[in-house]
Amino acid sequence: MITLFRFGPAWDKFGCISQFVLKIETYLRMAGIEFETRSLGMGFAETAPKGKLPYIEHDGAQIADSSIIVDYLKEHFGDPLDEALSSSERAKGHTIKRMIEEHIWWIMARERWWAPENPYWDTPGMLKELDQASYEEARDDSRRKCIEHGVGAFTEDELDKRGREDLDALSTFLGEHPYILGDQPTSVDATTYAFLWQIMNGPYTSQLKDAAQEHDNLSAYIQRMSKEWFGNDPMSLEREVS
Ligand SMILES: N[C@@H](CCC(=O)N[C@@H](CS)C(=O)NCC(=O)O)C(=O)O
Repeated sequence: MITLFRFGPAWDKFGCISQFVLKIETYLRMAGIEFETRSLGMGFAETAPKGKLPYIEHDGAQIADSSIIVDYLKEHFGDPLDEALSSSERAKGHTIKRMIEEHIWWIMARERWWAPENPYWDTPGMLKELDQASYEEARDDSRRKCIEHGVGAFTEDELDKRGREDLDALSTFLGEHPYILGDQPTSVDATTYAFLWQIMNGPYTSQLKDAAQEHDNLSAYIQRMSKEWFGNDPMSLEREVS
């Protein structure tokens, strides 16, 4: 059995606020691999091998980082999603995944840490447990990382433009296809779904959400994937073990 370590349910409908945790959960569901979840809240740093979530346990081994986890799962459970891909489809999937995970993630971080609703302070089992000074310290540290990355220095208009460019590209890639690379679901859909679902359902002011909702094919994609793989136990509450 695979155990997926996550922060835990928060906000409305979120099994976990981490896009990367949702990516692994989506991959496991799509690949038909049984799993259980364990929610660590703010205690994650004590056990997470790379200091971040997600990580998994399987057969006594701990594997961290969502892309390393996917490689591990392919090696141990077969590769039903990507085995038929051509090298050019693999390259396209890789490029899309990197754009989402290494650029859209930062825009989301910037939006979440700057949002007037302070969504991170409203995460039960996590930052909600902090006193105000500790919360502000965590927020300022994260904002500093955003500024060092560069995304924290953009104006709202510049940020909006960069987010829209990425979402326009995703919408164009998807076109009228059911999945990002065409008619069959592949592992890049795990990343795309996880990030787009969280963008569209985030309980805070978000230019990314506004931009994503302007693309009917992206909304239909999220609905299609949700129906296909998240109809049952959508927040994985029944899979949770203590
Ligand atoms: N490259 C990692 C990124 C994971 C990551 O950034 N996780 C965030 C949550 S979305 C995290 O654990 N942040 C906690 C921290 O940095 O203290 C992966 O693909 O798993």
